[in-house]
Order: sequence, then structure tokens, then C-alpha cells
Amino acid sequence: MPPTGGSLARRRSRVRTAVTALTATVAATIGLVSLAGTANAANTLGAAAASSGRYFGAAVAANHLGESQYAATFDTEFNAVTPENEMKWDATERSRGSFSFGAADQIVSNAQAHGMKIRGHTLVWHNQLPGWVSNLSASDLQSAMDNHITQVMTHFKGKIYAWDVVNEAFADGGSGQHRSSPFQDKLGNGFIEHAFRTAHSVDSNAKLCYNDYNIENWTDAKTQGVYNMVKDFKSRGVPIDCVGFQSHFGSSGPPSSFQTTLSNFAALGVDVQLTELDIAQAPATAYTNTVKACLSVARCTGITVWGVTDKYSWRSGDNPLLFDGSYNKKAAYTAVLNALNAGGVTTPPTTPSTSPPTTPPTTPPTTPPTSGPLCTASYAVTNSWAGGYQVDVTVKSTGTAALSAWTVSWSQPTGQTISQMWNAVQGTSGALTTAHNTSYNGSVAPGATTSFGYLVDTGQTPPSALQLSCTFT
Ligand code: 9MR
Repeated sequence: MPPTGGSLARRRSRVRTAVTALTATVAATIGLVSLAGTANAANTLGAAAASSGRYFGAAVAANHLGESQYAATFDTEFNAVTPENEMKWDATERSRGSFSFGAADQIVSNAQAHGMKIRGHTLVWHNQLPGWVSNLSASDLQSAMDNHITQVMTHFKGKIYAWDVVNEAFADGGSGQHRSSPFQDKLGNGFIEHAFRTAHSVDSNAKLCYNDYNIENWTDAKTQGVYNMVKDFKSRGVPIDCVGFQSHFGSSGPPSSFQTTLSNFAALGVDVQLTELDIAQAPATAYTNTVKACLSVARCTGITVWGVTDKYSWRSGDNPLLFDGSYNKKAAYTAVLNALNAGGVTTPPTTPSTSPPTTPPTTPPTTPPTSGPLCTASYAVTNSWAGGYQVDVTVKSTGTAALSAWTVSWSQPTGQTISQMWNAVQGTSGALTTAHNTSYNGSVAPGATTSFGYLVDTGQTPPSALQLSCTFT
């Protein structure tokens, strides 16, 4: 269902050339910042987002993948995908018990061939719901819902990064309550929790998200309703991992509280994602503000725009996307690319933790090098919340020659899973966790430092110190 809140409809008309000229200036300014902060600016949206450990995706339709410009633009620019309609109930189980996955499989194989993350959209939603579902009795509806979740998730198991388990279950307007739907009306509020528990039992590796629109403005009743649900779920151990903010905006872009909203949800211990971004007339400034809100929140793991080109947008009259109808990059494209290249929150502006940095391994090398590269690594917890914490590791080049590559290894405590790492590539070496430099931060001059970070999902407290060892070439 299209968003019905004021943000979408209110602010459509703008003089296009004026907006473009203004935003070109903004983009250029951001470009300078980006150059200062990043050695090698990436030239695609996906690669630029990856530099801060995030993804940048697009919704696609299987029936356009055969169009060469569409496929080329999508395959080149994006590193994540959401099937726009192909995984919905009416596409996957039009008649009861008869499942069809052809169109979705096509999108999934294309994504896998290009190493993209895949967001599954969506398992339980009142729209695009075949009539037979609405006509069931309560107990039959419950088993049909369980079976649908189970069959669809099993078919795609191991391939999906995050599922929109339940979509748009809250009402518009000031009630802050659940909306009326066949699920709500027959099963009550509990259908959402039940859907998440069922989904978790089928695929506990996929991130399980609640997804909705008009929940971007912090004080809105709808936002508060969803926030209270997520808070309750987290407090009772209902398996929810993420919240999707659809982000269908009017031409002035996100509400000024958007970053606050994302941070507040993240502080509950869930990832947050912008899942269906599009902005009327695509002003570059509005896009920049939106992307920056995500980049400023460590647990904002990625952004998806709701389409590749204006040509096929569900809001065609609004021209809301980053590529125009002829696949030309718009000013908003450049603004987004520059914002992504400027990097995201990798070191939040908090005071360093009180824990002292650990010393490098105590065993001295048998023949200590008197010259050449050397490194040390130190650990600091920079943020923590009920469901996890954030770590910043500083790698210091302590030898007489520059490092050209480095690897930090440590023993990650049991029950403390790393959910995201940035500015380093995570790996393992035996029982140890490793972090290897990326293509842009392997080289560190003598005396200089570089850093990487990671997030840990856990109910435990962070270790006050951690022994890190740094190896180099
Ligand atoms: O973009 C989708 C469009 O092609 C469909 O006709 C429409 C049908 O409801 O759904 C659109 O996608 C919606 C998404 O699945 C959920 N949030 C709102 C999106 C725009 O309506």
C-alpha cells in the first residue's frame, strides 16, 4: 500500500533546474570532504557503501532484467537487491499449498552471480494477499501463515540476508495501534510475534525484520507504536533482528528527527535499514540528508532504493530515483555517492572506554627485528547497549618501514557474535577471529595509525580488555 502520510503527498512541485543547480554545489562540497577522508573514493554506490561496511541496494522486477540498460545499471551500481513483488504471497502461493518461485529465483540467481546481498520481501502482509487467505477461519489462517513462512523461507534458506517477516502492520494516523487486516482481525496482536518465532525456527541465520512506512519521524504515534513493540519483543526474547524504515519521502526528504529515530531503535539492540527509499523529484540535498542519517548510526547496515530507474518507479510522476528514465545519473546520484564515500560512523563521538589498551603479545620474537615494519593493535569499547557493544581497534605501525598489509587476531569470547565489521575484512585462523586490512587501509607509514571497528550482538558485558596480536607484511 502506498504511504498515506503527509510527507509523500505534500511537497511535490519544485522547479527542477533550481533544485539541480543548488544540489550540484552541495555535492561538490561533499566531494571535497570525501577526498580528505578516503584515499580511494569508490565509483559505484555499492562499493562506496561497502567502504563503511554497509550495502546499497535496489528493488528490482524480474521482468526488466532482460533489458540490457536496466540490468547493466543494476549489476554495476548496486550490491544488494530486494525483489519488488516476486516474493510476496500472491506471487509465491497464489493458491493454497501451491508454491511458485520462478521469478524470485531469477532475481536471486542474478544477485548471487554478482555477490549481492538479498532482502526477502515479504512474508506476512495484508496487501498482495490472495483472497483465499482472507476467507480462512482463525485456526486455519494460523496454520496457513505458518506454512507460508516455512515453505518460502525454506526454499530460499541460506541465500537471504534479511527477511521482512511482517510488513506494515501498524495503522496510519494518531492511534499508534495495529491496523485492521485479516491477520490482526482474526489472530490479534500476537500474529506478529508468532510470525517472528516461526521465521526464527525456519532460518535462524537470516536477519528477521519488521518493515513499515511513515515511522521515520520520532514523535509520530505510528513510530512510537512500532518502537514499543520492538522494545517489548527485545525484552521478552522474541527473535527480531532489524527494523526497516521504508523512507518514501516527499521532496523535502526525511524529517529532521530521522537520525534520532534510527539511533533510538538501534539502541534497543536491532539493526536498522532504509528499505524502500525514494524521494519526490529526487533533490540531491534530501538524498544526502537521508544517506547521512544512516551513515551516522553504526547499526544502520544498509540502504535500498525502491527501483533502479524512474522509468519503472511505482511513483513514476515523481521521478524519485537516482537514475532518470534513460538511465542517466541524476544530481542525487552524485550526492549519494559522495556521501557514501565520505564514510559512516566507525568511531562514535564518545569518550574512550576506561579499559586500558592491551599490550601486544608478551612473548618477544626470538630475533627481534631492528628495522622494517612492525605493528601493534589496541582495543577500546566505544559504545554499548542492552543487546551489544561497539569496538574500535587501532592498528599502529611501530617499525621503521611502512606496513603494506596487516592482520589483527584475537579470541572472540563465546556467545559474543560479531554482526558487522568495517574498515577491515573479518576472517578466522583456527579458533581465532581475524581482521585483515581492506584494499584502502593496508598501507600505514611508520608511526601512523589506522583503525577498524566491529559490532557485537550479545546480552553479556564487553570484555574490559582483549589480547590482540598484530601481524604484518
Ligand atoms: O512497488 C510495488 C508495486 O510494484 C506494487 O504494485 C505495489 C502493490 O502493493 O507494491 C509496491 O511495493 C510496496 C512495497 O511492497 C511495500 N511498501 C510500499 C511499496 C510501494 O507501494
